[in-house]
Amino acid sequence: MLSATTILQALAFATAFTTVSAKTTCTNNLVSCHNISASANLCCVNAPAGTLIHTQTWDYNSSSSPSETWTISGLLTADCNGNIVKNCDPSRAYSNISNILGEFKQTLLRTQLSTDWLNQSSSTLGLTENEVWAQAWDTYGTCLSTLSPTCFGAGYVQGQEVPPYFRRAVNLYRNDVTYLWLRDAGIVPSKAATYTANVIMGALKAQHGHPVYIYCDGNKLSGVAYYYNVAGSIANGQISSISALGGASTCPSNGIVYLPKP
Ligand SMILES: *[C@@H]1O[C@H](CO)[C@@H](O)[C@H](O)[C@H]1NC(C)=O
Ligand SMILES: *[C@@H]1O[C@H](CO)[C@@H](O)[C@H](O)[C@H]1NC(C)=O
Ligand SMILES: *[C@@H]1O[C@H](CO)[C@@H](O)[C@H](O)[C@H]1NC(C)=O
Ligand SMILES: CC(=O)N[C@H]1CO[C@H](CO)[C@@H](O)[C@@H]1O
Repeated sequence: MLSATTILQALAFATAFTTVSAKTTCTNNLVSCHNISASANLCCVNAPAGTLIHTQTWDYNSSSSPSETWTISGLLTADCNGNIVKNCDPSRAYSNISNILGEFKQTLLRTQLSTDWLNQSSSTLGLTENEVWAQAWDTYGTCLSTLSPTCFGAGYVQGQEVPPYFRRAVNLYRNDVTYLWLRDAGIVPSKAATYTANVIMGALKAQHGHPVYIYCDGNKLSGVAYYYNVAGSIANGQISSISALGGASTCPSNGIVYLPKP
């Protein structure tokens, strides 16, 4: 029997042919929302939640998060029209993500989450880190068909589908460097400057490759959403950026302020 660690290593290192489990082999050539057929193996392509939405927060209220980075606010699941898909498997609504990451020896990932995906929500919502992560997993992680326990075969150990979800969130976050992308376009935190939505969205679109959504509290810039499809398993499939779908910016068209953190 394969150990959990062996399977996770296989998930991490396999490239051309991906061993998702002892049972399911995916070639990772099926792109979510593009190559779905009635016979598709849903361990090898995410459906019906074929859209991933990576959201980040500009945590302008918080002096405890780093002053020159946005932070992770979520990795959400949606259908191919952008309608949110959530709470797909209450039987896998795990409460202690730290514990699971520890069990699967994901110390580095655990540390990354603490810096990248903590303070934006904990400061706003008053939640502990485990509550923030558990809410993300329970609400959205359980909707990823490629992380269904059946995809891991007979050697499945409860919780082993959790690290790939959080690893993907951290990887997207490290790739979508919102602070730097804005700065490169001359958009920097300031108490005095104002920006138009078109200028901010234009700068992010140029880097992401497709339109994004931005969010504001009133006229204060507070968040961004990047949309993706993924080929094969979320654990290691190729991600492709797509246009923002089905939502709406909450920002005014002009007079947006991008406040420095306190
Ligand atoms: C998946 O869909 C894309 C876009 O429609 C198409 O170009 C590609 O050939 C399809 N791939 C497979 C394996 O069916
Ligand atoms: C900042 O604080 C205000 C007032 O408490 C709150 O309405 C807003 O949601 C907070 N925004 C962020 C991004 O934390
Ligand atoms: C979560 O797991 C960690 C690590 O095993 C443990 O230290 C902590 O007490 C747990 N928290 C809760 C609320 O159970
Ligand atoms: C990584 C990080 O900045 N963590 C901080 C998050 O906020 C709490 C409470 O405000 C701080 O104690 C942490 O150091």
